[in-house]
Amino acid sequence: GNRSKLFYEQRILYTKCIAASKLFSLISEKKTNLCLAADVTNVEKLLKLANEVGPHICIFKIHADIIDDFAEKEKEELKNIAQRHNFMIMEDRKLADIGNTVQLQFNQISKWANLITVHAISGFGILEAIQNSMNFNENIGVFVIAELSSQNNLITPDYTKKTVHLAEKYPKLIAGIVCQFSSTFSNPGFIQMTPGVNIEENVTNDNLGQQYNSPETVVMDRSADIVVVGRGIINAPDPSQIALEYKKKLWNAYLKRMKK
Ligand code: 6AU
Repeated sequence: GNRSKLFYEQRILYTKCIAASKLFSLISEKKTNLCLAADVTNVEKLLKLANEVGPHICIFKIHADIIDDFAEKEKEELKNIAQRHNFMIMEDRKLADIGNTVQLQFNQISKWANLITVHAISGFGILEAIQNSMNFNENIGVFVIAELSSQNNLITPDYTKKTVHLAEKYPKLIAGIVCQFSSTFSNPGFIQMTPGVNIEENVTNDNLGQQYNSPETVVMDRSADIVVVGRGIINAPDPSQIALEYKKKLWNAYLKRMKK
């Protein structure tokens, strides 16, 4: 079937990844397919964002390696906020090393994140390493990068195809695919996460290769299930108010897609 015509609740039937089914249900409960890219370096600012934007998002996505003094106490606090506002925490580390190294990295990350991004560049070992890690449990899900949003990136159509093929071999582990297009994969059990969205007129890129589309383009034309927004929200004077605006636009685009 066509995955873009199935409701989030229906998609649960197709996934074998428990984290993905939780994500599908939390999206339909909260009526939000917005993932915040909380790319801030100050830990107080990070926790403030989580508190204020938490009600409007399904995932709070961070890059732990850009945050000053992100210690045990703050990680616990973030987990508490996630519980309170019912969102998942994603570490967007884009792991890419050999299996053994990734397993060591994963053993740390799994202490505080439920979702994690990986590149498939190093082959099956990276997915084996995570699935067989002593810290792996069913509440953890992996998103594999099959395409990037940046201009002139080096990913080829063949690499994308092979990445999706590899992901298909780990249905319990893989929550979804980070990609740009509807045609990238067909499995309705996988969640399509798509970054590169901004609602401001005339904002189509940054000066370092990032490319932006509208909520309607990525959700309606490109079948995104979860949309990642960073600077469009975090640089606004009132992140919570603008997040709500993104949430509404993205959810309406989803409803329109289902009616189309
Ligand atoms: O909205 P922005 O441009 O401020 O932030 C986009 C966020 C950043 C990137 O690290 C991430 O999305 N990202 C990813 C992800 C989610 O893996 C993949 C990609 O192709 N492009 C991209 O920007 O935190």
